[in-house]
Amino acid sequence: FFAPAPAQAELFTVNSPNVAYTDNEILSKYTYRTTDITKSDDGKLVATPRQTLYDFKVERKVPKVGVMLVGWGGNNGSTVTAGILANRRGLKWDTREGEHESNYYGSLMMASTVKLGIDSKTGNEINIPFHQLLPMAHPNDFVLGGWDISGLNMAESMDRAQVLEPTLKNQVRKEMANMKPLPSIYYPDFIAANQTDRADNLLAGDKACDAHVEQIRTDIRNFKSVNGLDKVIVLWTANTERFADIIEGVNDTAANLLQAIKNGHEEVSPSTVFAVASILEGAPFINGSPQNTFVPGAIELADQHKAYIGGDDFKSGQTKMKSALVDFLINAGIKLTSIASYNHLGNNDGKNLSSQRQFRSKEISKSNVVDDMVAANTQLYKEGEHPDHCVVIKYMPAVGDNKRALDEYYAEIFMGGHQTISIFNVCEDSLLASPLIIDLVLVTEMMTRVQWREHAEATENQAEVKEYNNFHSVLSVLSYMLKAPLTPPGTPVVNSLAKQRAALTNVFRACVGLEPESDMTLEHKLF
Ligand code: NAI
Ligand code: DG6
Repeated sequence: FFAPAPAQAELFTVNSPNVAYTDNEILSKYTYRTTDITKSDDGKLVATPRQTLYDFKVERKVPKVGVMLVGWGGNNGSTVTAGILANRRGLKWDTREGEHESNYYGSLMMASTVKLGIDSKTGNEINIPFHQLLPMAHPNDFVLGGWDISGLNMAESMDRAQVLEPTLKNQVRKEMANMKPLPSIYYPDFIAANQTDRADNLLAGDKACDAHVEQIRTDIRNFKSVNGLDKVIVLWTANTERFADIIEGVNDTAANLLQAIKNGHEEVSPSTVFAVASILEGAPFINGSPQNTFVPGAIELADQHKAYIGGDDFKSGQTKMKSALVDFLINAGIKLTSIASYNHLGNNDGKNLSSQRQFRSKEISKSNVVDDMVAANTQLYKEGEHPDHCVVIKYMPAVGDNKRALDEYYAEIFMGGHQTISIFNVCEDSLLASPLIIDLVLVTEMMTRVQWREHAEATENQAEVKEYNNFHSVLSVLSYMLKAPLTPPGTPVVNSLAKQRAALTNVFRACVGLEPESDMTLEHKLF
């Protein structure tokens, strides 16, 4: 039994006529400033400043949050579970390098800071933990559960993963041995054939059906009531699946997808069944793997049910570097001409990806991550021009979870010169992915407590006061943590790491009525 700590007190209040605090809510009036561009007949661009007034409403009460992981017994699932238990108990453990203590390094929310403003006396920046910008949940308070096609308990899964030190594992083993993944759905065609030997914890049936959707919904409901939770968030960290074909009449609309599940259509993947069940149950669903779980019918279903979804594919190491480095190179006016990305790893993810169709899903999500940065620089690239980009992944059992990633960035510099940057990145893959799981859950949960409406000045006619809305079902604010960010249909994808972080920071600031962080620091430039 675990009693969550009381929600932490808010670190700051906003002193503004546009911001009001009630016991339960933070209410703000926010001016969103953008620039409209039109092209005149003579081809000249005209830039017109534009502003829109919004009201934001943030629910202050931090709920009790449950996290259900699909693929709980995998490397990520067992590592994030042990990590949260260790943090909750403030564990320390011996290693050959000395004593280590629990931390949330690698979590944007828990281990990074954002600038709140300038100290009115000293003029120095005041930075605060990211998670204290809004009244967020704390991962130490998460109640964890989930499903796996492998029936090992979480202590055995943690041993199988070979990620954590024995001196740490021994301290969480007892608690983890009592955690056992729920049986899951297994449609063998979607993951590599080499996974069959671990599939011993299964619901009956090998293709999509209503009974599977219902069982998953029941599991979510039971988990919620048994643990007295306010909210459950479901996250796919199970094996990478092959892409599902998009077929007219099958998965192209919400109604067709539900009918296809009823009919047992073989092109409906397990991850889509989990997504559908979560949507119907009102539990946000996040996809940490690259496959197209969110077929058009699933996105439409989420929209119809105002249920939150996010994806795809955790952006942990190699791709995170790429989305920072390519942004830097291209924004520095350096013409990147090729990226060769190679990696080998020896964990079960690598084993699954040694199968061509599953590798293909990963190749797609790893390949499109520079497109927006290239397209934005019309000085360097002609329309349709793109750097060469190749992605190779090899399975090397001996290195286990210690992935080796080698990247070569080749670029054209001033007057025909060349620059070659080589990166060799070695670390435990699951120790990079686990904090992303935490961030995805924290931000998703927070977004379920934020609402907006267009601002209308006070009027005697109450009928003119608009209702508050949710953010769009597709949570593109999660992009920082994801390789192939899902965005609302028809809206652009942003891959640049800096822009993704700025978007998240500034959306959070807007929610409490604060201007975007511009880094102009005019106060230090104009005397
Ligand atoms: P893993 O192979 O150790 O764990 C996956 C787990 O999912 C296994 O325990 C497996 O039994 C289970 N599973 C498979 N199909 C299932 C189903 N239908 N229902 C329930 N459980 C099922 O893999 P790992 O390393 O934990 O990675 C998980 C996913 O995250 C993979 O798709 C991987 O590509 C993705 N990912 C991992 C990153 C990392 O840095 N570790 C980064 C980006 C994505
Ligand atoms: C091999 O690339 C295995 C993959 O699952 C990756 O480890 C994972 O997608 C992380 O990729 P990246 O590019 O963010 O390090």
